Amino acid sequence: MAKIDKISTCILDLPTIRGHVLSMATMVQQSIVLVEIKFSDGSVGLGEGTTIGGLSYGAESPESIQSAIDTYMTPLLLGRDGDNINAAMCQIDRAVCGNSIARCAVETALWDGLGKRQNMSVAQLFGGVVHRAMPVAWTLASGNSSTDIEEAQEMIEIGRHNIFKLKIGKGSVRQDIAHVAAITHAVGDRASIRVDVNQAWSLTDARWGIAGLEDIGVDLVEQPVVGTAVAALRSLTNNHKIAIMADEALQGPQTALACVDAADVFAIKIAQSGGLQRAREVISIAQAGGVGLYAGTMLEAGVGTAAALQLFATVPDLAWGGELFGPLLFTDEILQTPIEYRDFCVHLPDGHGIGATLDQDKVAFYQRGRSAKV
Ligand code: MUC
Ligand code: MG
Repeated sequence: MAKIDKISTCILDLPTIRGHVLSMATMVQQSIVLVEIKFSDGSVGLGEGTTIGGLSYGAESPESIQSAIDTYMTPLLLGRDGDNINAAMCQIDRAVCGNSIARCAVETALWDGLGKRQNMSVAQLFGGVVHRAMPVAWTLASGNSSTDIEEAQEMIEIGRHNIFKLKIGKGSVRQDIAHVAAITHAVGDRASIRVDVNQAWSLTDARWGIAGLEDIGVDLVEQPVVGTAVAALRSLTNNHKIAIMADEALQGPQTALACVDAADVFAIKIAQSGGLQRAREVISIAQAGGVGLYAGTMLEAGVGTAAALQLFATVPDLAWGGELFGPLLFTDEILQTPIEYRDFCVHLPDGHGIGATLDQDKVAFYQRGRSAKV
């Protein structure tokens, strides 16, 4: 048995390559929480807990993720059997409500450690790989239509992305529609254009906003209304031809069940679901209900992105692709071997566990509160 000997966390503040303008926040850096679990046989597991824009996206912040792990989860896990992930997570669930992102970070580190000890990838532990390359979207969110058009054109030319998600909801509905129309016309039929409103519209805004997006030829609208308004989401899905995707409405399996007849597509996020196992349950609910699948992101860096790739590599029917591009949004890479993006796809990393090894110099450099730069 590999006992859990030590759990440590740190926050890294990673600068973004440009301002990332979302309806609720403009990001110029991303703060990620890294978790490292050391086991009694010398093996080590890595996990990442990441949210977006401090407390502006959801109820967890980088600081709360770190404190939930350090103060509440770690004491429950020390000395326990690291090979029994179900028992470890049950122990956490008895004492800790919510805190899905912190839960995901710890669970990921347990899967990574188990995979390394078994000489298997986490995808193998989840039943085996069905595809190693997955279509990957890029988010256009510079806040400026012409910059977004240039960015889209470059991405298509270099063969990196031909699916674009536009972040809207910050301006008026009329301004947003004009912005989306300019980009959609510029890329023509060379790319799929989707939008993410991040809950910013009222039901009235959404009714005519979505009609405008349909006229432009947008392929999908993500979370137009507040996540808790499942009935409003359902009525938009039933009354519009365009695909409607749930994101913030999905906070794990129970909410997925409530959304199964309210959206055409689910954006499945391992963090928001509460970990890999719960994300797998959300996927099964979508599959059972005939809902399309999309691999979502919380703009995680390499560790969280690698973990999500391990799960989605086991899911055959990713009809809408995914957006596991987080590492590309940062000015620097924190993995020794970066995740590969080419041919409009992201590629599953090789190796055991989640297939990610940290560059420790970079970790030291970007660590919050570091005493000196390395
Ligand atoms: C979200 O709401 O989907 C995903 C991509 C991106 O740019 O922001 C996120 C969050
Ligand atoms: Mg979203």
